[in-house]
Amino acid sequence: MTDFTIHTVPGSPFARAVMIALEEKGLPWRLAPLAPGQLRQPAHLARHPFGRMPAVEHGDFTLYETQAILRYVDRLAPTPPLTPADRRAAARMDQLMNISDWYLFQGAGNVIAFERVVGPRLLGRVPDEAAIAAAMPKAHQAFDEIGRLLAGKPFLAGDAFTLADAMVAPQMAFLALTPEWAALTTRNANLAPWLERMEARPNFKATTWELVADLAKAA
Ligand SMILES: N[C@@H](CCC(=O)N[C@@H](CS)C(=O)NCC(=O)O)C(=O)O
Repeated sequence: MTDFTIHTVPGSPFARAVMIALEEKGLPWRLAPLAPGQLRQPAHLARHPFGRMPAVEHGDFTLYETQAILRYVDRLAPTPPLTPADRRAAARMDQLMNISDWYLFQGAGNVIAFERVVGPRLLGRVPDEAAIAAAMPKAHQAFDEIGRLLAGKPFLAGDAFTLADAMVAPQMAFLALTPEWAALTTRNANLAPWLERMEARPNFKATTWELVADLAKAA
């Protein structure tokens, strides 16, 4: 089976979702590490004109946008299925993937996790407390809705692990590293145990920031 090449700065939760799906399917992948300054350089813009990460190569096929990559992986290797057969559960999965992109990440997770984790760890920045405080209402709204949709189920879209879990959990894992996590999960008591269950899975253990950073050093 042709290896996937994943172009990313180590630590990206979007890239981790792709790694998790590949691990779940038992598909081989390798890391092509980028430094933050390389995202806007011509070599990466040729793969991803918007200068984001991840971008993947699979043989002569290049693809960016995490949801598209996840669905490509799921269609390429149907076992285990990462999309529910039931069409309503599949619609719930799709909905949660979009909630992740539009409401959990944009204006919420991207601000809080950047200010608390990425900026201090990678760029030596001091967190912008005003920006974090301004992002909290959106983050609360996203957590409340994801917690509501998870209620009574072991996984986001029902009884089995799906692309929604692969996508949302790395975003949540990033936020779990911040002091804001306690406030965000207090009124959604099901989210922290769900994240713990996800992080106990071998595919999560194989794709931690630390392990991916080690892969980057070895690449
Ligand atoms: N819609 C894109 C979003 C990817 C994205 O925003 N990735 C972040 C990293 S977690 C990024 O590239 N940030 C760098 C930047 O915005 O300069 C996807 O789903 O792949």
